[in-house]
Amino acid sequence: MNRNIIATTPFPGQKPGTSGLRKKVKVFQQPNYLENFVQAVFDSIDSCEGQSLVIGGDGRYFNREAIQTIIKMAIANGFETLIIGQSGILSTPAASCVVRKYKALGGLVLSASHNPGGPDEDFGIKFNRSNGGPASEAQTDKIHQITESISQYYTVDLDPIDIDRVGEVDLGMAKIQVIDPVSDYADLMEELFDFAAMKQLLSGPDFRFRFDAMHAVTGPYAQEIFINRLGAPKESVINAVPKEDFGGHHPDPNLVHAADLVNQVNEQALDFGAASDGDGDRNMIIGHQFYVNPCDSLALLAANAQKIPAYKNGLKGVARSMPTSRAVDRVADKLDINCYETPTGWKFFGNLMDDGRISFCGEESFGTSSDHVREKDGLWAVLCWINILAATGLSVAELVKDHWKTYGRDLFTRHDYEAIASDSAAKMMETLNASLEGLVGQSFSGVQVTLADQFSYSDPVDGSVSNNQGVRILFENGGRIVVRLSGTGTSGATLRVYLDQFTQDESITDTQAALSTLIDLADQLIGIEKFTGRTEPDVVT
Ligand code: VG1
Ligand code: CO
Repeated sequence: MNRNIIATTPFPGQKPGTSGLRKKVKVFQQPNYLENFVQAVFDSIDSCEGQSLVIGGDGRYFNREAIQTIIKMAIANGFETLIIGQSGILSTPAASCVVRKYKALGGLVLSASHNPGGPDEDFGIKFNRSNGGPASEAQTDKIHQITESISQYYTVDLDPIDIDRVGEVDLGMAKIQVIDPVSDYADLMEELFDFAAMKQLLSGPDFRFRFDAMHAVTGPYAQEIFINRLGAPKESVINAVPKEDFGGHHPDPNLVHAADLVNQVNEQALDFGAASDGDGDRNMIIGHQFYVNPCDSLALLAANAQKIPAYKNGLKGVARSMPTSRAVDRVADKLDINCYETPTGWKFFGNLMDDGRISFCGEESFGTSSDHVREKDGLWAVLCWINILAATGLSVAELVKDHWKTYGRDLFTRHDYEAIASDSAAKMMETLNASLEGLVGQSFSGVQVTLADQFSYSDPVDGSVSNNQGVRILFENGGRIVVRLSGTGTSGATLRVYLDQFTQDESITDTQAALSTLIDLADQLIGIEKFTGRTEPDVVT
């Protein structure tokens, strides 16, 4: 096999965002674009010589071509074993599980998560390190730096590898192992949960459940776990066949994009509904006529963790991303365990888990997980809920309302303004930042601002500092406004405004109305209309 050195020139903007590099497919299809980034990843690692690399993705358009390119480059860069999900499939949590189980140097996960797929839509790639979690900020900065001056990459001459058949091929210079993408992950789930009790619930006549795989990667996983192993009726899993374009939809588990599921659960009076995203790391949980906010879900799972076999001895601690509501903080307080506030993105939880400081963590963006892997894990969260439902015999709504009674309640909403002009967004954030110092002590509608800052995080494990992670404005009555720009979009800028308010009122059903004062105040303080011309958010969750 010939090792070829190919000359190349840098592309601007190959800077990984919140979760890897995400661009339009057309951008990735430019000659050498993917190659440059992959070579930069390999160059950011001390040595690939003799190591194993995991490769897989969410099955979106361009996945297969990208995998063939990566195989040749990985071999040329010295990797000895390539572990590839069959047909190029590995959900993000399954990739994390496989990296850990086979002690690989890391993995390349090909996904743009919940962004739409297809020739005119999005593609993405991210590197996960040997703990199975996303590369640290230091490493992604280094990768970006390398892309800015890259002049060559390595590849070999090799015919396309058949990735559709499970098995091992020895190419001399390297071994290719095509693995079943589901079984290692499903086995891990079976170790964590009380499958016997869950099977009784799911296969019995008194509980009706729907899981929406949204034509994305979790279809085969859900089929194996819910239907084959837990005995749920066949109709429990919908949109189970992964498609390169997700059937033309956004594989984004929220009330808007998973409307099919919501209708089925409400119209057929089902007990429990759940959905996951493109790459299987997000989850949405609903009961009959009842939506569970992801911040509440994290808090409730932490409070009930001991009902799940793997966590029966209690949690070491918990963590949440800064914009996530503080519901889980009160659970940690009561349980007297650690509680950390980290910047947005899963890469900040890895050190806390590796160091044994936390067991559960989550984000408001439908992400929850534990230290069983180093990624957020949609199906794991759904299984947690089923285990707790089986253990308590309560309904989803009863569990949440009981939780609010014990811990109080945090109303939460996120307003997204998508595809706004990047320069207006930058100006708006700059103006907001400049106004922060004067805000503390000021009153709005009789409520005082107690803190206004740009969130900075010091990692307690490696001491690294991440600045400018979003604006926080806290009020003396327990209200909070958080403002940041998205790091996963592919066109223009996306403004995210997070609003939350502590209350003891369990009867509120209209969160938007209850938060309207805070929403109006946010518009006024940020100057959304003034800078962007927008009067309404594009997405409200
Ligand atoms: C968004 C979410 C963030 C999440 C990230 C990756 O990032 O807000 O919480 O970790 O997506 O999730 P941003 O920068 O756009 O706000 V996924 O499921 O897209 O890999
Ligand atoms: Co995702």
